Amino acid sequence: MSNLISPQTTALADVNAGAAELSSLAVFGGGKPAFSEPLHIGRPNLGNREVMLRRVNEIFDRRWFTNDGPLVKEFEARIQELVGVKHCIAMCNATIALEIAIRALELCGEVIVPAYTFIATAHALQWQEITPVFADMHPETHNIAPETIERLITPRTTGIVGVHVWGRPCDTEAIQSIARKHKLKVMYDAAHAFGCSHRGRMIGNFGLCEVFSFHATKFINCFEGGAVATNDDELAVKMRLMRNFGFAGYDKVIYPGTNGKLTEVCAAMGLTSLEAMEEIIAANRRNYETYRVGLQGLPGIALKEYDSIERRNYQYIVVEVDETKAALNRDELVAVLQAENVLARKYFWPGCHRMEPYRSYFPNAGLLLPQTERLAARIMVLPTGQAVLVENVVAICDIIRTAVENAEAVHSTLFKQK
Ligand code: T4K
Repeated sequence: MSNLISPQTTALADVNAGAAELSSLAVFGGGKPAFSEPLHIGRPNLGNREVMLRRVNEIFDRRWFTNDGPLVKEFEARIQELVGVKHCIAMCNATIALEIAIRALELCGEVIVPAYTFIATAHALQWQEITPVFADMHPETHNIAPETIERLITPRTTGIVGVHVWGRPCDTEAIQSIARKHKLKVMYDAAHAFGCSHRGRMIGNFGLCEVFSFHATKFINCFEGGAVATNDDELAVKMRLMRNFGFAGYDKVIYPGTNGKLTEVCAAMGLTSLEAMEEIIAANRRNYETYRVGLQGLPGIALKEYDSIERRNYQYIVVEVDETKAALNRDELVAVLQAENVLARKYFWPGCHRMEPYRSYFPNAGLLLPQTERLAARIMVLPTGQAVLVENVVAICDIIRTAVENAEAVHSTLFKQK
């Protein structure tokens, strides 16, 4: 995997050139936003348009649109090779892939998951009447904190679903040893972690299976798509059946199943996207390095750093805002950025345990989740991807610097606007 940083990084010199004028911030009501068009965090990476359109033409010529078509097979083979895993079962999205994997593993009763994740992780369990039991997060990694798992285990617990949040792998060793001790099944929601490694091994090889997302907002995308990776032959057969209504040949259903199939046009996008993977990672990395320099030394603004020892996809730019040091809280900073058309997001605020139906089921869950409660209120995610240029990142850093350096004025202006 390339570690090259594009020549555009030379624009880094501008990053710390000095904060913009306070009055130039759109939040003060004066002037235009820094960006005339919204700068989204999830702007899709495109890959080679010509190649994609050629593939679409071939799909039309073949008149084979879905149901385990040749491009789906090719996509699965490419992922198997890239991840070094025995089986990849492509699906229509990661949520359905999670549901199928959970069902194929025969999880039931209660399953331990982090509260700090996208709601799909919890819903994939609840949808099947399995109770998600929320564990706290590790303050450094943002992943499930293994030491909080054991006290949540009851006689009804059947498994653990870890989530590699922002593509940083969970402490799989600690999770596995807890699971072994209590005879629990482990699988991972690896929606963010495609192309990442842990201790030299690619994500996709941990637990009994792992689920990737290839949603439009992910660094590799199929428009909508997902996949389960597993080294377990039996599980792979079962999931393939479940993905296609349980059909084992014409007119022969041998299993309860659903429709989890990936279409050919989605697989075409996936293949085109995979071919651009190195370029996309390089763009993400270039943006990450620009943010790193641009946000350096700002009180209370901590960019979550990626280690460069392992393979990383650099697809999320995650910042923790410590109000006690920045004199500005996360919500205020997001408001400042949004006024400039920088659509920063508060993922995964307020945590699954504070969303329905879980909030009603477990109104006091937050008491057991001190780190999730604290950090979900501090984290914001900033735009990156191929559609975000170095000069855009420089401008975003400049907005943040201006806001933090004038925190009191921003704070009182926003307070008056409430
Ligand atoms: N597990 C985890 C840990 C996940 O993070 C996710 C999904 C899943 C499971 C489930 O995977 P899938 O079933 O989706 O494959 C977005 C994505 O929709 C979601 O896939 C992703 N995680 C989550 C982190 O982000 P929203 O609700 O924030 O989406 P939305 O519509 O607000 O879009 C995000 C930003 O991207 C917006 O600023 C608009 C922009 N955007 C979006 C799309 C779709 C574009 O510029 N172009 C586009 O085509 O969930």
